[in-house]
Amino acid sequence: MPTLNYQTAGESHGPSLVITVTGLPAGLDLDEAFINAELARRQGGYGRGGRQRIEQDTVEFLAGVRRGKAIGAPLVMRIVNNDSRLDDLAKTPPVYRPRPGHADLAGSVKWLTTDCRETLERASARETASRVAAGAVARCLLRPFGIEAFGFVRSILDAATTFDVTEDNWRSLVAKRDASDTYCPDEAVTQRQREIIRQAKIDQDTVGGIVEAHIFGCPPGIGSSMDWTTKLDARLAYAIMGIQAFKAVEIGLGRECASRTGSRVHDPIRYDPSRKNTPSLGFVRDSNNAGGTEGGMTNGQPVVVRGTMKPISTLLRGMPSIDLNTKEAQMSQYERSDVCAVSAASVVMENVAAFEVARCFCDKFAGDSMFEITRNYESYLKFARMLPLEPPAMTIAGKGE
Ligand code: EPS
Repeated sequence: MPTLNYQTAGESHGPSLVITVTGLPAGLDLDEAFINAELARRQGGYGRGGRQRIEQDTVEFLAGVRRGKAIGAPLVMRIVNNDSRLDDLAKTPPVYRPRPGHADLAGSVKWLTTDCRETLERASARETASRVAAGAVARCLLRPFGIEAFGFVRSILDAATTFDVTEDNWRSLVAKRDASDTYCPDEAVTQRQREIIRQAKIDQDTVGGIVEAHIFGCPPGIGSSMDWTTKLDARLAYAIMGIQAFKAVEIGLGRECASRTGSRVHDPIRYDPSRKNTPSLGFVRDSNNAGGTEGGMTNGQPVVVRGTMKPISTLLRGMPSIDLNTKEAQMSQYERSDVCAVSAASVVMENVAAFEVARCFCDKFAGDSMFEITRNYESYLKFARMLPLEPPAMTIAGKGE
């Protein structure tokens, strides 16, 4: 069976975005309301531009579904673009004064044109709607196994929160995050972040920030240390760096590891039999500096990732640039844009990260149907709880399967 994977297609101002997810097991319940709720969340957040008032992102299933369940075939989804005017020359003028920080310059040289339009249409963060849809589908797969994701905004410019997110408090933070205009579950910091975005708008400038996602409920052993391409942390970094405008990814303590000695970085291990039936299988850590991954595999702790989003590169005030046709100095072109899309990026990263966990989860518990995946998952946990496995015990347990 194919590895869980996805592809996206569609231009920002084309007729629609199209998402194909392959490798889904038959029998997977596709929670359309949940997928659409994630898409709606991505459209929100203080600092978004006019486009979000035009769009109303929802998925339409085009293939791979019967009676609300995946059938094991490629799943094809469409999100319609209401602002679809790519072929309308009057409304989509050429972009020939590239924006520093945008794909404009590199793309126009790469595709040998002085009109950056075709480059920017795919580079646009509109594509992140597709990635949220794919990630939300992956979350439908993870949920029956108790694996859930929580993402939020950690900081915008210098307005940052410092609270800890734990297995015990994250559910209470969901409502606080959803009540925040900036998706930051801290009211005082939300106010400062709003003020920063408001000021950036007045200054015709833009701002970025840091988003964080936690994935709860993974047992140890998702991902693999045997080959770098199968390491979960490597997959996360690859996928998250692929999100528009992301410039850095950190797992757990991240960069901070460099300024601490080993004894203040690594999470001591103990065994608590009363927690044998939790995702940790009883292998307890009192800190989670590793961000839930060791050797590229989950270690039973929550997976914690952070992404840094640069400020949006379309500035109303412009930046020094050139006219690609004459090479003369000009200010960069302005296109309708967001002042800050960090809130949206938190939803994108949460879903993108969940997809990578689901990908590694399916690699480990591979099966054509949810029945098989469930059986493989349960028998793995059974063996893991029986450790150390004596050869006879293994044989007996194996026969009993
Ligand atoms: C974007 C420019 C804006 C944003 C867009 C990303 O698009 P438009 O030029 O149509 O106003 O709104 O983001 C989205 C459309 C979205 O759905 O997130 C860009 O240049 O990256």
